[in-house]
Amino acid sequence: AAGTLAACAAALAGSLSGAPAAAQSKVLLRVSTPAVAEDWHGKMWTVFKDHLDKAAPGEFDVQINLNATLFKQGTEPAAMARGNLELSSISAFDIAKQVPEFSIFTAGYVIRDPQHQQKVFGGPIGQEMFKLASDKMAVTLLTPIYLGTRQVNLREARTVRTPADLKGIKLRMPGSKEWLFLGEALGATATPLAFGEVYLGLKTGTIDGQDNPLPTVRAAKFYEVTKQLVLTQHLVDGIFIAISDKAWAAMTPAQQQKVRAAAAAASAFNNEGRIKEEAQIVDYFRQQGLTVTTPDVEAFRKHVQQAYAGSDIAKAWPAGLLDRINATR
Ligand code: KDO
Repeated sequence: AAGTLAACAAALAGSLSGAPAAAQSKVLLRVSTPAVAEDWHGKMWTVFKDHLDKAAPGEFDVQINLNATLFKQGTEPAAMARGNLELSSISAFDIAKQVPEFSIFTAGYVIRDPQHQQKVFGGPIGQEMFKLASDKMAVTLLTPIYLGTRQVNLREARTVRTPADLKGIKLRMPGSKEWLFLGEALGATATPLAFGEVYLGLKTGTIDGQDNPLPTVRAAKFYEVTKQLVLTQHLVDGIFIAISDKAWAAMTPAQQQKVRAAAAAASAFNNEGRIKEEAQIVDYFRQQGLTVTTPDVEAFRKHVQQAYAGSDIAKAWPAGLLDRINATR
């Protein structure tokens, strides 16, 4: 009801000022993301916009801001709470800052692969955790997105078989407690840095490496300034399309439905493209001259799982949730 009133008021204001009513009453959806244009979760916003423009011509004004040009990486939830931003794709790490239970999805070697991720988020666990996050935050989570499987990417090639081989390596992680914990759990010295500064950090040597899914290593051109990929597969990473509660509440149910459908289309585009690319991308990096090595993944798994087991981070996980995630097939 609030949405209909707001729309009427906007239309009235438009006609009184002599401006075209349609332009005035468009629902403004500003998107901010650190994603680069060439990455799947950058391109997916064009799919989102096209989907909405087709389903509801002239009804929505989707403004896409990539490369964290509108809001800095990690500040999007606060911007949405203030009403300065409508849409973003936020990470489990962003959510964990306000909803510590969610940090279970920031832990290495919990989600096994993209299919497992889809089952977990598409079933009762996803429903419960989405509701928890949506209740506790000023945003509503619309859909999960597969960000890819994170791998270690080093500036100089070296032998890496176990976490001990990463000792002293300045591994860039995004700047939050949960990210730094993950970097340390891998055996490295975790060094916080925003995504947009990673390329230069690798080029100049202020960091020795970074971790990201391989499609992102390609899209952000990190392969130009690194020599090795270590296929640790340490985090099957997910992000979530989130909309500010303010924008959500101002929409009619029909508009909400259209936005949900557009988010689902964006997610399907991203997931399909990214999974296909991950399956054959290693050759591309070899052609670019990188060394691609497979470490003792079991040694990494054991080390990382042990680090989380006794940690403060894991204390926030709902009782039994890890077992339920593990049992999800
Ligand atoms: C990154 O900073 O390494 C990361 O992969 C973290 C993700 O949560 C997400 O913010 C992502 O960057 C950006 O969307 C850029 O791809």
